[in-house]
Amino acid sequence: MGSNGTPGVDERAAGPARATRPAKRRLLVGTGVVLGTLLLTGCSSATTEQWKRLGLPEGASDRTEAVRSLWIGAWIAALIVGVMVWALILYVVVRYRKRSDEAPKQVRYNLPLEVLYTLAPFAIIGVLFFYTVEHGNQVTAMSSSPQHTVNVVGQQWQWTFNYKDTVDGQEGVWETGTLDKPAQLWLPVNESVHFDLTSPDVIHSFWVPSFYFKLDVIPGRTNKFELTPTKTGTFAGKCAELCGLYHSRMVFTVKVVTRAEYDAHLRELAAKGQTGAATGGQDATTIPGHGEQEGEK
Ligand SMILES: [Cu+2]
Repeated sequence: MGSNGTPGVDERAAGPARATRPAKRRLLVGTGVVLGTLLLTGCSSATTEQWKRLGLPEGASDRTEAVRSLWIGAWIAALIVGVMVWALILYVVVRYRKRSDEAPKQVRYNLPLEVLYTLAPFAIIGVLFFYTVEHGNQVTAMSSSPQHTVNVVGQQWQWTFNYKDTVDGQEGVWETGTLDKPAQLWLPVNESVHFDLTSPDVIHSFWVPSFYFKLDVIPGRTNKFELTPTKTGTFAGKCAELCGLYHSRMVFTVKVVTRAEYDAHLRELAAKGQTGAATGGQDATTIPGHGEQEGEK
């Protein structure tokens, strides 16, 4: 509008553009404030803390630090590589932008560059591999004399926990879950526990997110690990391997309690007559409570 056929820069700057720029800025600031408010008010302090751990839940065992530092370290390494790549991309976009219609000089080989982009990925993989192995070893390390041993049985579609402690002179007590009443795993705080994982039917996976730990439960072999719970409380656990129709209901809770409460709980199980071991398979009749589903599996 109002152009006299000579669209000069001066004319345009004096025209409508000058009027709309502050309006645009106000709109941007307004949107930013609204989004920021929504984002901040939508986050509880627990969520904010979880953001600081880059998504990890609060760790509740002595093995979580190894996983946490590997997780954070991998993100930092990825960010460093990312920033370098973004910087190089920006650099070439600006430095070698199109200046004329003439095609640029074509280059076929650049040996130093080719050596660099062959070696750099190996260096990155090497560093990540080293730390993964080292932290993995810390997580899977086992002591020769754990204070407690639990045989975890994953069966379609719940869990049985066999405590190998001696209770009132009895060797071992157990508890099991049903589809309607998921199992509970009681553990004493600050005492080391050795786990044996076994399955009488298909592959399951024992996963307690707060322990940053997951291990497959495989029929015909015993997978082992050890950890020491470091925080009292109730934590969620689940099966992390699609194991059949009711896989989604293969959940359990971990109750980390004081030693006195742990002992009292084991005595309670013994008083109910749940002594010995319930391991499934030929022993499956000792795992009660699967009701109608038991016949269908
Ligand atoms: Cu399962």
